[in-house]
Amino acid sequence: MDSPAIRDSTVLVTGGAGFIGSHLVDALVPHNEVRVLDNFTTGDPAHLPDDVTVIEGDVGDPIALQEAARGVDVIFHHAAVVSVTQSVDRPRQSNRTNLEAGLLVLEQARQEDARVVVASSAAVYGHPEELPVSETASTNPTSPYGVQKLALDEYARLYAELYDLPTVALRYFNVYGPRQRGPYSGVISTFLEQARADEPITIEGDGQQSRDFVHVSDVVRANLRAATTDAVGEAYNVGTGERTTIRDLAETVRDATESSSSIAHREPRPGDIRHSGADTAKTARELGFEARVGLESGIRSLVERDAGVPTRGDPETAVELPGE
Ligand code: UD2
Repeated sequence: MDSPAIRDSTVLVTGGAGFIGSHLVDALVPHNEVRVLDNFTTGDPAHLPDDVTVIEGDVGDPIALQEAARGVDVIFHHAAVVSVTQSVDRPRQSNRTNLEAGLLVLEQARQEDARVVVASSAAVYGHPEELPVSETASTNPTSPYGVQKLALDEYARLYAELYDLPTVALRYFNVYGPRQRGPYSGVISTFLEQARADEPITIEGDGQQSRDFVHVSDVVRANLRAATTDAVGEAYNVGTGERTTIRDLAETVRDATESSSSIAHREPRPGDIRHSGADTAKTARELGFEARVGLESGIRSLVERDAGVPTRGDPETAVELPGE
């Protein structure tokens, strides 16, 4: 089931200075020629290693994209407006980046005869009808962001079918890890910040809602599989298969940080999804990928990293190329 590692290839990572993109770049750089297309609105140039070619520009700009994609073998498409809230406030603006630019990437890949790995999302499912949610479950997105990701995910499948373009869509569940920052960065980074400052950890609602938290190093490994798999034209869930309640998460974070924070409840988030968890069977069977980092060790490594303690088997550096 092991697919060979991606090596000696020219690859483009759109959104390569962002949270997930920059970790992927780190894993690709030792064995490939890596280009990054990023407009640095949320991405950080400091995350990029020296050995990459940086094209500063918008993924929706055909000229910049054409330059960045010239001669590439694989495009990892991670550029996106990742905020669900922002997509609700300004659906057309996020559509331009999340869907129109994504379509431009697929078209450019056709020109270059390049493989495309698309960053899709569990948001395509909306409120799941059953748990864990499998790739064949019905898709009922509850936000423009989810609609945009679903359309791109479908386009990826269609491009494989219509034009024989090798595409893979990866449906990420709740991704966490180093470099995740900012107002839309996710509950784990928010809780960690609160705990470190000994401020109350704020649970929205009763805390019994649950999520499937997947470490960014596992997401990178899923991308590396997608780069070489023969099982193209498909969408795959990328999660751990384990669900954790937000209450348990708050306690895990508090314990790991040895914080004296209280746990406070506030109003539930409007439209919040109650439970989300990946059925990982198809991804394991067809992509040969299973997550390795459990939530507790993932959080511990984040805490130790922050305290400057070198950790053995640190999940961030534990990304191994498949086949090695
Ligand atoms: C995730 C993705 C989003 C989209 C969506 C699809 C992240 C960061 N976002 O949104 O892009 O794919 O899934 O369903 O992965 N919470 C608190 N206190 C806080 C912050 C959050 O209780 O201070 C709760 C929040 O109400 C929710 C849960 O934690 O129930 C997770 O929130 P999130 O923003 O990390 O991620 P989610 O699942 O809304």
